[in-house]
Amino acid sequence: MKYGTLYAYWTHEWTGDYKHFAKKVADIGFDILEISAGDLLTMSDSYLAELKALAKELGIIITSNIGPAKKYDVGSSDPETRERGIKFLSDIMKQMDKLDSRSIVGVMYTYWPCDFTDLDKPAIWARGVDSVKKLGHVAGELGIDYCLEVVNRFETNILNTAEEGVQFCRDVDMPAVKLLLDTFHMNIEEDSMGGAIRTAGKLLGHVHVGEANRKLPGQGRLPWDEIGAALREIGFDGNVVMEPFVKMGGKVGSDIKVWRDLSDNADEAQMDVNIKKSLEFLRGKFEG
Ligand SMILES: [Mn+2]
Repeated sequence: MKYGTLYAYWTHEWTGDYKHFAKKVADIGFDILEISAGDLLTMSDSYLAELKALAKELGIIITSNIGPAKKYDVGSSDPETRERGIKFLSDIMKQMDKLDSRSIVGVMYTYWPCDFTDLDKPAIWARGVDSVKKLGHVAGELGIDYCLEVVNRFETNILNTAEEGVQFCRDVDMPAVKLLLDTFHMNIEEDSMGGAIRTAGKLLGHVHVGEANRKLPGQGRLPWDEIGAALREIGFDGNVVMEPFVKMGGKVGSDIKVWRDLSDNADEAQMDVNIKKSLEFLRGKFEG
């Protein structure tokens, strides 16, 4: 398994200086930097080439995370919105190819965060499957894994459990289309953490890790031994990426609903120490 983190551990907005974060995560000992996929659309070819070269030099890979806005909802009842969403996500994948980023991860079967104005789940599901088939074709051609994130009931009405995710993937039936399970969401929705991972099995393409309150792995009460054992049992050899959110403020704080400091008022140096310790903890639990 490879281990990484989302850069937004250190930021208040959904954007950042990815060269800075590439160096930072490599220094800490990570194998992966996860960035905001939407930012790829504003990156020049020369910047993409520089970031690609830097990642290679540092020995890390870059994965691309997206929660498409409502105007890009590929499950929308409005055909123009669906087309816009398919183009948006296809354009992102073309930029990812230039960066040599081979995993797009997130709620790319609908939009995020959901406002729950359309509750016709079967219709959204069917339109989402149809759109994701098209996107899975683009991903397959580019050698990109298109990993659909299963999230909790407060963030979508479509895929809340591993079982639903597996059904959606089977409906799409494209090799590039896989699942993303996130321990934070699983803790809310799944009867069994290990069971959900075994349900996903070979369809599992990416894992997000964080405690029940989105603190760093090892700072809370999630069953990391059980999670690690299940990942080894299914032979998971993919990307495990932390999504720690511990600071208030900005769009990150409001989208994630961080209303108190969860870092014990850590400064940046202390946050770096904390995440390094969490990485060591996670490797110990997951590598068995
Ligand atoms: Mn996640």
